[in-house]
Amino acid sequence: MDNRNLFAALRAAFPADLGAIAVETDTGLAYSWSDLERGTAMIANLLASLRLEEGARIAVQVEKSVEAMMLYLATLRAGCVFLPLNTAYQKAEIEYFVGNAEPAVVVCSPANFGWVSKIAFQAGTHHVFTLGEERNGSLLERAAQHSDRHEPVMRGADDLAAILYTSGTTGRSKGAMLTHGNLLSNAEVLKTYWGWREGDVLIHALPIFHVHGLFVALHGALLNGSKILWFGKFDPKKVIERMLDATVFMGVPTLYTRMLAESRLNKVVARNMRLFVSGSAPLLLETFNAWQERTGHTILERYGMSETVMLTSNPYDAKDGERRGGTVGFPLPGVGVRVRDDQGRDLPAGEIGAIEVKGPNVFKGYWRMPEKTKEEFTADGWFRTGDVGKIDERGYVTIVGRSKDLIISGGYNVYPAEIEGYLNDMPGVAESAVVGVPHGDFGEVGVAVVIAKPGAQLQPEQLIASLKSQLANFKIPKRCFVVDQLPRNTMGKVQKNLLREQHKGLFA
Ligand code: MLC
Ligand code: AMP
Repeated sequence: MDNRNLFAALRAAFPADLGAIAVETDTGLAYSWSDLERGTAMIANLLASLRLEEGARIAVQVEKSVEAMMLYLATLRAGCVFLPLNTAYQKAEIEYFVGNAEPAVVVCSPANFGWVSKIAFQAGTHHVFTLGEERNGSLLERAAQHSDRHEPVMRGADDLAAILYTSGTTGRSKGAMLTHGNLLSNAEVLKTYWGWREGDVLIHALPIFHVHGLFVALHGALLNGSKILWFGKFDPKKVIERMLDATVFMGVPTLYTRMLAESRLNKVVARNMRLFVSGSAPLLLETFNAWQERTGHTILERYGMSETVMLTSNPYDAKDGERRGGTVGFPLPGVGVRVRDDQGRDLPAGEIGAIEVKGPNVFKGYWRMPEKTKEEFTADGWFRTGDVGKIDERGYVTIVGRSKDLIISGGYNVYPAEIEGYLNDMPGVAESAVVGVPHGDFGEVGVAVVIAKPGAQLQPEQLIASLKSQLANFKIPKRCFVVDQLPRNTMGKVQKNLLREQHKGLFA
């Protein structure tokens, strides 16, 4: 049997000269390809020494670093399943993910060891390691005792590589199970479709706990043996400073608007760039046009999900068509995209309906949730994305909205139902509604509208402060209003569209 381990495929693409620089960081460090090869081998050997059971999950909540990236690659190499967690998650969120995924190993920041290890041990995890931003922590200390040679574990295309938690279309967070085959097939398609070539250099400025930074950007560069300019945190000034040394950049729309606000962004600094990719949230036409004017480059917008990796992309090559602002382009080779009405009938070109997808990139299902998985697939095997859109005569896909109640803020997903749950549990709160409104920087942000119980006095600032003490910071509504009643339709359902309309000018 061929080894379909994703790591083996990435490793095979490393350049012949392993002494060449693979990663240069914004803190002045340089890692060769040999460093990546040896570092991932040592961590993989450490994982192997733990004698974990087949399919063991390695849950990781650490700050972005090259070692954190190596931990991801080592997890693949060792045949384990990677479970990345947003660094903003707090106790209740980590408790849920760790309790649900039952990881064999948890890796956290040294500063969080106290509370994270407690949660992990309670959930039955046997091994908790730390990994800091400064190449510190017990993970690397332990890995250093292991050999720097390691043969990637045999894996089939259908074996699990990663679990990414997402709320999907409704309800509690679900773990999307992605296989080696899902990730590798998508990376291979993008390598060709986006014209990755010799000499490409990627600017990596996204977090590495979501699809965009962890898979699309990272696999792109590694599968092409391309050097990465690594930014621990996105800083528009610093990225612009290094642009002359790079050819490819990937970002969520907020990264583009923040760079546009910098006077140093111009055609000269962008002259060596080949490709700017945007995704994870809608890119405003205004940003698309402003970028073209300032840099001379046309942003390529693409569309994807945690459950599916990349689905559609505007064309890279002009012979395939122009990059159209406001659209997410064509289905990628091998990916099926269709638009259907409520009755499950295919809609003609230009008509708006539910977007359903199919392909080798589509996930295996939700972790330990067979019923939920079944609900999200049609009888003929297409995945319901929860996005609403249309496909025009020429095949361009446009996303016009979402049937799922979801706010996308700066590229992070925020589920109103989760925030409402926390608000409703607070003393004095009768009920609440959280809606997304336009925001110049984050694209969209949450606003909470709360009703007090009879006789209760609620202070919006206190409600916000209470949320902040419990939830990841990006989920906190940027404003909160206490009102007498919520608008409802004849069925008694809260009319969120009216609340959105009412508050749409708050941050415009
Ligand atoms: C930070 N803040 C946010 C926020 N990020 N608020 C709303 N939405 C966000 N996304 C708030 C914090 O709560 C904090 O507020 C303040 O901003 C400063 O925090 P920070 O951490 O210093 O922020 P900053 O570094 O400026 O982060 C902004 C950002 C970051 C845009 C760089 O959000 C980011 O990296 N976004 C990318 C997300 C991403 O990679 N998405 C891909 C998902 S994959 P306070 O009040 O606490 O001080 C996917 C599939 C696909 O969707 O198709 O790709
Ligand atoms: P996630 O669950 O974080 O993977 O988020 C996936 C969701 O992000 C998709 O279902 C879309 O709603 C949204 N998304 C991703 N890319 C785009 C895009 N280019 N334009 C609009 N929405 C997008």
